[in-house]
Amino acid sequence: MTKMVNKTKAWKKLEGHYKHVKDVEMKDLFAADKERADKFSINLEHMLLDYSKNRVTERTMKFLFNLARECQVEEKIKAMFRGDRINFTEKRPVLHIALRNRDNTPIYVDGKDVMPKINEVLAKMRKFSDAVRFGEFKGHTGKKLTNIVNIGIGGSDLGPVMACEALRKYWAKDINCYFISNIDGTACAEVLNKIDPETTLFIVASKTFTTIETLTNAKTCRKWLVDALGEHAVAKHFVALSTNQKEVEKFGINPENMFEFWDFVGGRYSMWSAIGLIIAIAAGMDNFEKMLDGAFAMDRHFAEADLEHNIPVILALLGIWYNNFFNAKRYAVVPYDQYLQYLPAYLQQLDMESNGKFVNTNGEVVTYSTGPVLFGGAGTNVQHSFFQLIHQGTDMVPIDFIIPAISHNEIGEHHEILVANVLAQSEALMKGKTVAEAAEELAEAGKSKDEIKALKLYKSFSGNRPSNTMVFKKIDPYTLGMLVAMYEHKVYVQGVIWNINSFDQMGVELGKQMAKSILPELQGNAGGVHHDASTSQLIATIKRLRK
Ligand code: G6Q
Repeated sequence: MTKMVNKTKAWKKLEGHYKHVKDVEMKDLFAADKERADKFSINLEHMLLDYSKNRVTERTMKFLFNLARECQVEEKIKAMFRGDRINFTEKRPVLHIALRNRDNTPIYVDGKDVMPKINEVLAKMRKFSDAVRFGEFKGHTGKKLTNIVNIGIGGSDLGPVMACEALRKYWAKDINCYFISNIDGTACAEVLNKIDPETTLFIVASKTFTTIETLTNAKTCRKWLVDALGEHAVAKHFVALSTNQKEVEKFGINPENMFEFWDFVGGRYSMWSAIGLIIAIAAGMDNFEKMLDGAFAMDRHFAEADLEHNIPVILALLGIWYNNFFNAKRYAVVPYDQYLQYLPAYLQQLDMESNGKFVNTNGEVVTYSTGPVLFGGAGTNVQHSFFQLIHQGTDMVPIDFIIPAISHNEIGEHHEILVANVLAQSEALMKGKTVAEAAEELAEAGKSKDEIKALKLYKSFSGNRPSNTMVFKKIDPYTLGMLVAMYEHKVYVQGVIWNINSFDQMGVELGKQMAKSILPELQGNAGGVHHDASTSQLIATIKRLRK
């Protein structure tokens, strides 16, 4: 039985150490050590992770690496790459790394190498995406398919949405991508209003092919197409991405138009599989494969670098340091790149669905905090929304800043101003502004003594607020692959240390089941289900308002 992590030797050491360093100011650490930025930075190819603006000393990092070792992080990394069934509640291996295993070293599941199948699907994706892009696979009436609609939700939506947006600059000129995920009819209606059935390809993306939102949306889209072009058109306008051929056929999609993936790929880890088909159609299969190459580079780094130089491990440990010792239960990811605007939403699922767990691998309720709340948005927009709280709120919110050195759209001074802002934010968060400095500034601005007295505290900043900064050369497919794989592995390492299963998602089930029992009541066929008084009142009100 694995010990609760908060009972380990390394954790106890960290608790003692925390008391000594909790009030240490980062600006003093910088002043005392000219090498600090260099010591707390890692380069990987064109990427730089600067984690020097964190509330850590070399001793802190040493104790954190000891924690990782005591929790067998190195062994658990090997277990993932070996194909062990680390998703133990569902008895599945976790092999998104196999999807981008670009040197094709065999990875075995039940004694069988999974690589040939993976390569087969990649080849099928190449053939199909090329055929759509070059107008060889045409619609029922002979027109080129230029509107590509991905119908999927959760892991079958967020990755494709995020990656398509990130790679928008690489899209074929005449292709447009749309996404329908929500069961709200508005999601369907708003997309269907914009497109023409003759030029539309629907991709039904569902691992299980049983998800009510996706199947309902797919049925609505199918009807819309059949009403316009007839039943025979379906073969030319619908493809499926799934592990469940039986359900795909039942839905009326020819298995030839199905792109397969497997149970060893978790939904939120699936954009590297057939689930990424829309990315391949929009940006081209060469770019899709470059994204896999970038992820593979991060995988090799994660598997091979020692813990002290391992980017995902370092990010994971810093997260634990804040969450479990500084009691910081939130953290933010802020990419300073418009094309990465959906990255925080994507990471929100990756992190919170993976590590929002309260039972450990021994089947016990944990006695420490696990996954934090992740939020974020694109800079500089968020500077004008939630950054007030990050700078002057009562709680610490660690941040990851992401910035490319080169923009895809170098227009005038835009990019310089953008870069200046991200650097200013991390510096300001770290340094802060003392009350005396605030007073001095007010005096320089010509304020009266009374005004200075009244305002100086409001204008001060405590500082000492931590952040990581990741610099990339440019957000291209390769970089995107590296970036996403980095976060996947970070989340895994945290799950290992918290001793939870990062790869199931039982927490999303309860609400789904209950919705099923409420539906007949809304439709007027009360099923005799006993609800609490609030739920009964809400059902009655909605029914009354619909009359
Ligand atoms: C992700 C989850 C979840 C899943 C959706 C869609 O890890 O498993 O978000 O992706 O519920 O499921 P289907 O792909 O089976 O429709």
